[in-house]
Amino acid sequence: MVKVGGWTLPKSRRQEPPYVSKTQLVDVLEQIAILLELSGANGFRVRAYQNGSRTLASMEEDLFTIVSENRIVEVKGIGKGIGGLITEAVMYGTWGGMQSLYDKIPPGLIEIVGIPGLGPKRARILHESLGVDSVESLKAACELGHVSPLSGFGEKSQQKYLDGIDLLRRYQGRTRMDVGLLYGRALEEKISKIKGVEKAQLAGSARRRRETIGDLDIVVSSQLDQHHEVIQEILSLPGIAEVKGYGESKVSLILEQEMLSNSVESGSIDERLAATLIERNSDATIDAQVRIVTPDTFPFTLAYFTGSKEHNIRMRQEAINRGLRLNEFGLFPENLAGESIGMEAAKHTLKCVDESEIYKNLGMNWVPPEMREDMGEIEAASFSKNPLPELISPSDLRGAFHNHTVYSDGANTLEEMAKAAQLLGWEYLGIADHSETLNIGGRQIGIPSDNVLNQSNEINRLNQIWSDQNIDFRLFHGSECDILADGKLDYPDHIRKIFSHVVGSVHALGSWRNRDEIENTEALIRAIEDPTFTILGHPTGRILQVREGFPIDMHAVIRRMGELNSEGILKAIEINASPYRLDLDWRLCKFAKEQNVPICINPDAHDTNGLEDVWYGVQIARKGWLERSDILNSRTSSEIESLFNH
Ligand code: DGT
Ligand code: CA
Ligand code: ZN
Repeated sequence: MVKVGGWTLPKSRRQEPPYVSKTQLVDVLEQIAILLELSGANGFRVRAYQNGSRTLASMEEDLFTIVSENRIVEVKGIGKGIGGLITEAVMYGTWGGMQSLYDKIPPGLIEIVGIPGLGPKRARILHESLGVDSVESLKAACELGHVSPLSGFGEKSQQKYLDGIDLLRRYQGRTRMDVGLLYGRALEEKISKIKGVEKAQLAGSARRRRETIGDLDIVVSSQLDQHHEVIQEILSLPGIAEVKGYGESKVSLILEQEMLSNSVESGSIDERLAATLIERNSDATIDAQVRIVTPDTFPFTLAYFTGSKEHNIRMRQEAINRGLRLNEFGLFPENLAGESIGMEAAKHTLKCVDESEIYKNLGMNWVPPEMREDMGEIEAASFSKNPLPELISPSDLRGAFHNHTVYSDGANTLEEMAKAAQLLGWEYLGIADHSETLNIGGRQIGIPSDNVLNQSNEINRLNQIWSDQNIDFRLFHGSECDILADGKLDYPDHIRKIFSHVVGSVHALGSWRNRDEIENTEALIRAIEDPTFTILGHPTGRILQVREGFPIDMHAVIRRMGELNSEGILKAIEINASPYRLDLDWRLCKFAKEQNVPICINPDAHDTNGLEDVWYGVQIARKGWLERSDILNSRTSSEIESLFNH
């Protein structure tokens, strides 16, 4: 998504060439293409810059070498003009006449490019015919119905833009948890290695494991006389797109892709994500606020910047109730605190060597960061009340029940998926390929009824082999069965009865999104009541930052599932662990638990690597207060077997 406030040409902080990196040039060329298109330049020029950007992105040889040896125009896909621009930028850090192009286009117009269905060409038409030059003016034009009569637009586009604006507003400048944590950990690690740094720790929404992250917050502990040098070192780290500002104890940065190179553990889930981002040359950047404090102050600063703001406000009130003042510098007896502020005030604080001592001084147990949302944790942490939950951890999982294979749209075979699950130390893996009716773009994705038995036979054969070899592992043969618009489940009854478990999911979102909440809720409950139904898959169908789920009264759905569970009929709800979904939402987990509905953390894996996504699901489960006993897939294989057969 395009950043607010338009674009600026990179200014180099280097003292010698190369003044700009390949990544920066790839971005600039792409931006120029969009700006040219917005300004009505001819298509050939636009495409030349698009091609230039793509060519650079896939170029393997070192850019600086090519430019220094004057070979840039020999590269196929880069002409004289663009070659000149690249050379100037790399060798001198300047951008020729490009600044005037950047100045000419209203930033608001750039912002609307990126709303789904709105490219530069259409943005220009809207600009020229309706004077649209910002998200606000586009919104007004849509609401007044001025967009739909334009040739080539129509009602549908108009509505789509309104939806897109809504989404843009809600998620503006936010980053998915997986990508945010990747950057956060990389920065944390790079800062930790700086001489004079005792500790660097991620705080903010990243530490609280929110599903999307606005900006990263990092707290650094270092002796006072080292602060100046530590800050200088931070400023010169690779992967900083821009320094937004810095002072004696704070650095404000924009991170870019290069931050990810050589920083993630090899073979880890992070390494694969980093590789994907780099390969796609994603232009994702993320802001980071770094605070540098002394070791004595560190716990207070860490606690403060971990937030949430709502949690902090409650904590501060708890302090006030005890005649204390709490802030990012310390916890002060009111009579000592006086007028002093900042590091001066810190001298008067009660000593706390870590966060848990801060909580202890306020009569509380340490609260896991994920729970710091003022959703009851203050009460639960107070010594007099019920204890805090013992949160689930990734190693508590013994398997997962929603996974795909080559039988539907997965990339790996049953055997390969099983091997990968065994490597994770799991006892079992539930296969749930798509059901018959699911097709995408006219192509059938789901397993036709007449092939279900083949899969069943293959699974039985594999289970027999493991059993013969005394290997404690088995596959469960389930199905991700489509919930049709009327609430019926896909497949004839006798086919569905073959499965050990049925993950019921809504995929044909169209009719659900156009229906009201009451009808959707009734239909979903009808599906859940089907005797073969076991687990509700990705309950709302949302894709984070892309589309909202369909309207549904999830509380009513969960209540009904709770009733069925009380009757001894297993109806579990999924936390779809894909970082794109994280659906069930964490805000509803506690309610599900209270209603006695087991939660199943499912990776929805479409290949062997995908299984590891359960990690994100566990983070969300923790955020939702869940313990091991609340999680279906923390049960043993034999417990599951009897639950499924009940
Ligand atoms: P984000 O970045 O939007 O995903 O969410 P956070 O929670 O990381 O929020 P951010 O970056 O604005 O601030 C980091 C933490 O600093 C926040 O969680 C709590 C603390 N904080 C920021 N502003 C305030 C404030 O006005 N009052 C209090 N009590 N705490 C604040
Ligand atoms: Ca933040
Ligand atoms: Zn699905």
